[in-house]
Amino acid sequence: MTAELIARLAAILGPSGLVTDAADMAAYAIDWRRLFPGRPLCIARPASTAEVVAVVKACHAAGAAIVPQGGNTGLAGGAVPDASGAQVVLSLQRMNKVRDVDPVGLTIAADAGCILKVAQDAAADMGRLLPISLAAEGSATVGGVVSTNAGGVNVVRYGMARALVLGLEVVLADGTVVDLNRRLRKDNAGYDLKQLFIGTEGTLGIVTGAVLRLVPRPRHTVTALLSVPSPKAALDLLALAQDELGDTLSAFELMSGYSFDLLRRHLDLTPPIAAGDWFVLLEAGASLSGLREAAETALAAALENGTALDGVVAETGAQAAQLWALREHITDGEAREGKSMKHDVSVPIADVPAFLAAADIAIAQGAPGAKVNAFGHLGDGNIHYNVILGAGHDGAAINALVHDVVARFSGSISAEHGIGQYRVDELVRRRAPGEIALALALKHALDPDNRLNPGKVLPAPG
Ligand code: 2HG
Ligand code: ZN
Repeated sequence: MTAELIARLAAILGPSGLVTDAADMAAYAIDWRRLFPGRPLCIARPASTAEVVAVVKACHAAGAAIVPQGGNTGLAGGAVPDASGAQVVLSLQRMNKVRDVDPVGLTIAADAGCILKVAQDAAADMGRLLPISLAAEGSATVGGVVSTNAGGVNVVRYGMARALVLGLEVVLADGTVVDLNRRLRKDNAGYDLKQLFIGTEGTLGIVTGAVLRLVPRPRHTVTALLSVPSPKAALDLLALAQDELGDTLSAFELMSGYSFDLLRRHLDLTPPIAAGDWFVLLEAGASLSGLREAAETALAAALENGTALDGVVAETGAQAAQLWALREHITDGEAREGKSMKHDVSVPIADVPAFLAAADIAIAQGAPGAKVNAFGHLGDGNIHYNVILGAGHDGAAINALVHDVVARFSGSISAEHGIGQYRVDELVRRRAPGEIALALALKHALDPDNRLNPGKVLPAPG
């Protein structure tokens, strides 16, 4: 049966579309942090939606499971196969085109495998902004961003990926193409079916194309890095930024002194301001003039009243990029420090300082000696509360400690990275049985044989 399936896929995809050699499959078999190693049967690399359909039908007939994969930049092991050697990885990488950009209708249509940065650049060429920005944007794909409902640094202003999806093209478990690829701003005709495929990590269907919403590109941007004495001061600064910059505020990131310690020790990156215990990187954008003056007045007030200890406003685009490089390299610095347990949590924004204090106490008591790398998107309440493991630390117990604190604040155990395979057990533990049962009912309706990304997001059915 296996040899038959491989022969069938080879006939559909041709030599450049099917990878079966173990060495060539290696990059698709494991996530970039190398925490979730798998062993695929083969890698199918279709070049069109019609080829995706043919692959899905062939796998359906052979009873083989499919693991959709985009840029493989995820942090929850959602896009890699299990160790059975029986799963087909379906890489969308060859479906990598921008289909079109409409600068007045403010839409971009792209294949699922189009690199996010390529889509951003296509929008920028037309003077428009695709407002999803994340450190992995040079490798992450449009389909991956949609199917994980990715967040990133601009959620505070533009929302998660879901808020930007106008249309989707999806291939279902039996190979049916569902064309929901409309580009309408208003469409209230029945169920909004595309929502089923956003954030469900390829467990209900395979996204092959998307239409995303664009916004006018702000003519003026202000980027500033500040050091602050505490998370509470950072929250006060957020309130000030909300008052003074209103909805021009497009990023408000919090980073711990320890995050900067990692940057300095592992990547030789240092901030251009005096260190504090915490740092804030903020950005605002507007097309009308006066933004920079408003930002400078607000920051001067923060320095004056002690909310901020030191700060710098980027003078040029290159300086702004340098400030962003600090923020974007924290994940890399953390990976170089050692094995860490990621906690991609959210709590109500105003509770972030109390959450951080409570979590620090829980770790100090329950996992003495473990180091906490806390940073993230304070503007939307999402903190990456990552714990670097030392000798003798138990990762699962640390997960439980942190998620218990999250529960005290009625927060979420995954704000933007998704569940993948990493958080399935914790999701089942933390969500009411009725909620899991409803998710399983949806899964059963769309994928009765559990062939689409099995083992991800949901517990095994039955
Ligand atoms: C970020 O905000 C990403 O930089 C990665 O979501 C977070 O490494 C992480 O935990
Ligand atoms: Zn993040």
